[in-house]
Amino acid sequence: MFVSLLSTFANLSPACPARYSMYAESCGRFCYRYESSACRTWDNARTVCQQEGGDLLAPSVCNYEFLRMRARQNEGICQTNFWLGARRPAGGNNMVTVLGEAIPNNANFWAGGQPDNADNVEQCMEMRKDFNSYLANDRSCAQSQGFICQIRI
Ligand SMILES: [Ca+2]
Repeated sequence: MFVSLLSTFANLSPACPARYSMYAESCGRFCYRYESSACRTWDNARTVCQQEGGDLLAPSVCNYEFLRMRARQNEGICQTNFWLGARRPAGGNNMVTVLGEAIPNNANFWAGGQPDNADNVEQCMEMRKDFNSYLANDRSCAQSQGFICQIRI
């Protein structure tokens, strides 16, 4: 009973870990943080987020504009791009988020002409500053740059 009450209270008063901020809008409640001073490849960025109890942030049509606005406020020493939690499976056509959701190639957050899988090596999804101020692009996962972590609460 006591544990149950504590659990209920915790659900009513979620808190984000240090360095994380709350995202609480209609498309999902989660904590997020932008990393722009410790640049990582997509795989290594994902490891960092997982070690903090979360994952790379899963983009959606619902949350993208919010993320885009925040990206402009979180630029750092890394290339002014941020990895997102979506990747194209081997042999696949669409990006798939770390939550398993396919991202349509005609979603409105892609920059013009993207995703283009240039040279057949662009398998990971980023927000890219020089593409109309953080529209989405597919890029080689081996690039070292900023990223966004997410912890679901
Ligand atoms: Ca591209």
